[in-house]
Amino acid sequence: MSGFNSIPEATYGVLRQDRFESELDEVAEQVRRLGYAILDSGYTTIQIQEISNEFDRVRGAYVQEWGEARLKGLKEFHTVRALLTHGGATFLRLATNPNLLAVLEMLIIGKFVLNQQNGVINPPGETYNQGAWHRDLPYQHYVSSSPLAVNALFCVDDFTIENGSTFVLPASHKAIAFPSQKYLQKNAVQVEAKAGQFIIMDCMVFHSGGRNKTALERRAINHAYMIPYFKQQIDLTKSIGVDGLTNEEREMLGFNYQMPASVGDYLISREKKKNG
Ligand SMILES: O=C(O)CCC(=O)C(=O)O
Repeated sequence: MSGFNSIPEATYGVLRQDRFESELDEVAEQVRRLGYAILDSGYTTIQIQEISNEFDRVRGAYVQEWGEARLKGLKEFHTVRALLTHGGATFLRLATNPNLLAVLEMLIIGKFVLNQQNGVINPPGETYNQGAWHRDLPYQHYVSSSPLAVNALFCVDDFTIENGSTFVLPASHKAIAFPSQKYLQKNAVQVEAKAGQFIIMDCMVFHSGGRNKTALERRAINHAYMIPYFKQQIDLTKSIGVDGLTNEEREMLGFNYQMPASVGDYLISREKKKNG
């Protein structure tokens, strides 16, 4: 006879155990262990709609600026680079979502900087540049005891099996190499999420967009936050006015971590730090 068999709670020989006090701790624990978790942004339906509208507005202007043929030729048509540099405060607010920052602070030891914020479009019935297995620190093969980089994929639309929600290979941030196809086929999972949620991933976990079998695009906004030793994908400090930013926003956008151009500049930066 088969029936429900609950997971035992008793242990023996366990000297250390993770504990969590909030849902955010739970998210962080799962990212540490499996490499991914779902996080609620806490946005209302109206706020999610605003992000969706702004996504479409910025994307339209972006394609007009850089040209459809050129973007297609570069396999860049399904990406909108550096969303927060295209005016308006919507995407800066998203990149500084309080729930997200709280989880990042639990995951990344010390300071972190927004390395990139890109709109990602999974088109119906077509391949796209994120529809292949990769790490968000691509070409890297190492294991780290705590994340050096974390990404947060904000779901502008619901992520469903049908529209090609993201596949993740659990715990692959803990292994150096990409696994065999057989292992991949047995162990990959497809993560469903609602519009307004983030899929948080250790940047070293292997993941891939799925095939979108619906008639509608599936839109997302990917953020990668990294310790300040990594250079940004696009220098955000050159495209955003510093005025009006809070100190925390400046730091998060990388204004405090710019590379000194000379020994003289380096010494000036040390003096600035010392004095203030
Ligand atoms: O579109 C997706 O589901 C995955 C996006 C992705 O892999 C990325 O932006 O790095």
